[in-house]
Amino acid sequence: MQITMATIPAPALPSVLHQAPGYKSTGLTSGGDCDDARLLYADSDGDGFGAGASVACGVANNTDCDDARLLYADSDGDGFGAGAPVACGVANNTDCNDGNRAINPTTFYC
Ligand SMILES: [Ca+2]
Ligand SMILES: [Ca+2]
Ligand SMILES: [Ca+2]
Repeated sequence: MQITMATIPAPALPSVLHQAPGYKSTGLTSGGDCDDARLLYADSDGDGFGAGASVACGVANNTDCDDARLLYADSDGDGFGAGAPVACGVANNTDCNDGNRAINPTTFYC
């Protein structure tokens, strides 16, 4: 008997050849999307708050009032902030007492 290509059965190819664990088809290529399940936004100043239009990789919020500089909470409204960066606030964290607007860097007490 002569063996030809017609007599050798083709091996069955797995249908999930290019699907890694956790892969979920959306019908679109992910194109480098860091999280294809939610929108991400650029965080230029690295404070954890994003801004602008959605991007491929970034943070999951777009609440930053100014993504070019860090902003701090000003609880007493004296114009001087304190504590860790927040999404919206003032551009300094020099208030030594953010619970009393009469005490700030312009006063003797600070
Ligand atoms: Ca930011
Ligand atoms: Ca303050
Ligand atoms: Ca103060």
